[in-house]
Amino acid sequence: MTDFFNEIPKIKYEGQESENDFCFRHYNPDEIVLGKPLKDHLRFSVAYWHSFAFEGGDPFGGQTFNRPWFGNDMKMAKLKADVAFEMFDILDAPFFCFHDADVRPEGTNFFENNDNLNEMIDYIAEKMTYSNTKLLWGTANLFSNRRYMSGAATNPDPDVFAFSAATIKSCLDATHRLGGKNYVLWGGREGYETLLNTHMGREREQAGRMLQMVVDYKYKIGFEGTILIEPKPQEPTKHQYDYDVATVYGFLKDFNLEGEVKVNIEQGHAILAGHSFEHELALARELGIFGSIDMNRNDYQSGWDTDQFPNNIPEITLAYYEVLKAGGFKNGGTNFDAKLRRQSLDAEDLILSHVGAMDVCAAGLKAAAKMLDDGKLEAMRDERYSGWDTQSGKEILNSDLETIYTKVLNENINPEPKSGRQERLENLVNRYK
Ligand code: XLS
Ligand code: NI
Ligand code: NI
Repeated sequence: MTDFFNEIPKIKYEGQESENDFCFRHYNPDEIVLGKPLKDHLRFSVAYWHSFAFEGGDPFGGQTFNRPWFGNDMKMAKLKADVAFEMFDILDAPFFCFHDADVRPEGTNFFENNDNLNEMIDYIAEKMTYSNTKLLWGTANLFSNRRYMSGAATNPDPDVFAFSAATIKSCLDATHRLGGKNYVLWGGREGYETLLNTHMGREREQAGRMLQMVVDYKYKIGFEGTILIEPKPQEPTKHQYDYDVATVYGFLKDFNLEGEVKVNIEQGHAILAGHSFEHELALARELGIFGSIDMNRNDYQSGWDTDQFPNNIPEITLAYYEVLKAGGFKNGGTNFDAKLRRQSLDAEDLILSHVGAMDVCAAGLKAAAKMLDDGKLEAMRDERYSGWDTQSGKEILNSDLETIYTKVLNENINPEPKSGRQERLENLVNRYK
């Protein structure tokens, strides 16, 4: 045991009346909702990078956190893993997620990176044998090191493509070895800073090839998890090719991968793309590519991907409503891709941020489950489209312009507008808690 979380107890469910800060008020992991325990609905995951690698920097200043494991050597990486698993235990977190660069010291070349990663994966695998926490997803950090400044798969230099491909192979192997449920690709540098130096068509082809190689390799090693793309419109690059769910779907179609790859949708990225979270989730569900979520919000004033823990129950309710409508998570889960504010220096801040987020998500999911269960919202939505279920509606859809023309003339079809009942629906949604 390290002494980092000294005296912080294991977090238990105590209910809404409790005065204890170190307990869950809404998240009772074993509570049955729509036939299954809350913990299996929500599948919470801690993000290794934000909780253990983030130093507290912002664009105007560097490190504010002093963690005993900060440093670039194996001893520190192991201490970091020890503390990480202690936190997973305090929260009884079902899952975690990591990038290679979060868990291993940075080497000076591919060989060293690979060696460091393998040693750390051995260490983590050993810890997982006596931990309840499983791996939701692994991924490669193909954006921090300066070699990726002009992209990874989409780099103008084929050597960077090769370095990236080799790194993805190591990370897929690591994810597979740890029993990961998914493998994520987030293309932070897969885009451009200026079109003036960019051959967009070529870069898209390169990204498509890389993704095909990833899918081929997944089958080669028998990885049964899901390959996920995480859309984001921009930041760090001015424009990213995986802009939003609709764009990713077009890309997958183009490279014949729509049956192979799904999406990991992040709330903050949805907002950056000019959508709501529930829009992105609903579209992914309709297109059959819904996979997993990164549950972290932006600051609504700053316009940045500020990666804050969620704290808005009504927003989260609408998001989980879509998740439930999609049939819930299969391999996916709720990953808190969220970091502390840079003034939140203490060990307890790390715990309480997650406690609050887990509670808010549990409350949102329970409200969403009630909304789905009593069916009032869906009934009103269906009623709005009920004309399409009539004989005449079906005929119209399967007809052609000339036949419809004759029908409109003969039957004197003269549509009467009907209320969309938006305010009534908004009132209805606000009733669920
Ligand atoms: C950054 C992304 C990143 C991915 C994993 O904005 O959200 O954290 O989730 O690489
Ligand atoms: Ni993310
Ligand atoms: Ni993000």
